[in-house]
Amino acid sequence: MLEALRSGDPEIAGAILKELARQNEKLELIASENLVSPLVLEAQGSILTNKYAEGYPGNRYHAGCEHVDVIESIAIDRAKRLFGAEHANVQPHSGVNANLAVYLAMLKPGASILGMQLDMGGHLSHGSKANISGKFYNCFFYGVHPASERLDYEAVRRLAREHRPDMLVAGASSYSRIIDYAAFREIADEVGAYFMVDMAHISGIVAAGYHPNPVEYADFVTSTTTKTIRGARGGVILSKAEYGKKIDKAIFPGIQGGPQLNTIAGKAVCFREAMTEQFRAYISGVLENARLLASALQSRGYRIVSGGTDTHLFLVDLRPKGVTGVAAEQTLDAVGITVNKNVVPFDPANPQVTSGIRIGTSAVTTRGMAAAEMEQIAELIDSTVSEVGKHEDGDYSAPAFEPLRRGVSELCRRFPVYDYS
Ligand code: DSN
Repeated sequence: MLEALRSGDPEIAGAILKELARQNEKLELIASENLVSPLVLEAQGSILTNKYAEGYPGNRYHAGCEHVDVIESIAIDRAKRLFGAEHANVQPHSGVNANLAVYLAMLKPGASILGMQLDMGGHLSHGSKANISGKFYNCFFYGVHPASERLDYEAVRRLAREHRPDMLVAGASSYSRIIDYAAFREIADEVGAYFMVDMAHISGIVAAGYHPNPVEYADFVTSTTTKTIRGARGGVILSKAEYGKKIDKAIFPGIQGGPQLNTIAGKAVCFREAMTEQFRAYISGVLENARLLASALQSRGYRIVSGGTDTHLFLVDLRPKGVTGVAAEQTLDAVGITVNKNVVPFDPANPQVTSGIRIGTSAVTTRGMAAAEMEQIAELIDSTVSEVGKHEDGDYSAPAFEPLRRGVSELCRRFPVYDYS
């Protein structure tokens, strides 16, 4: 691997190889990450990176696009077939760009958006003041019910009636339950709003048929292509045919220049993979692993937000253990378990500290881990979290950490990721 780079640019090759070792030797539980297939890697790392192709297949601003036109057309066709969409744009460089393009296509600056609040599980690009969406549009937010910690559809309806948004946005970064798109659609129709779903986290689950398909309900569906769908790093927009031209114009020339054809090839490959029975079995494993891991932690005294999960992820409220999210994240990282600190709904702690961590099972399931390993991971997490506060901050050299590091490392060695040679 990396033969040319090792001698030609050892600084960069060295860092890539260290990252490769990290991915092999650590347990990746960040819910938005996954490990792509060698086919996706090869397509995304290909010579397609050399080609400029502003515009769309058959209508480009550069010559010599006959082959990349084939690739982009295949990617579009596969995205449409996979999700049953009338129109697909596969050019967004990211999920945020996909969302911004929908807003740009359909809304005037100052228009209003009703989306899920960031600290309840939403995403920056659904109207946060820190994001361009919150600066250009007038944004309002809904959250989860304080008792059930599930989406409060009656509150969404109340807020929609009060604020009459131009766009209603559903979708989340840290919400573990099935989303009722029919309820959202009904609310959008009642107030005359467009309805957009950002399915970034769950698009693989939707593709495999284990979550309702938002394409059947929404005017626009956006996604990254990196998470449960396990593809190249980028985004996609699906829409009704009537909005296709506006969406395409919003991506190019609206917010992007030349498309990344190498990435688009990687997206095409992952869409094909996601149509297979193997992928369906993989997603079934992801969901089962998430349920098992959440319940194994629950039985060790952790509080799981909303009591469980229907997806690849769940939030762990660490307050019953007297530990903060940041302390757990750092200590787990020190033994080779990678998670991210995360606010829980109505969290009194600030976002740099948090009361929780978010855990996802997409990457460990790709490695082949199953029920027995989920039990082992729960035990490793619990033993590590129980060390928080017993040692000087940042000192992970205590003997107590040694068996934990060894446990992680032995587990990872049994489920190798990519070839080192
Ligand atoms: N929101 C980030 C995450 O879920 O990790 C990326 O979209």
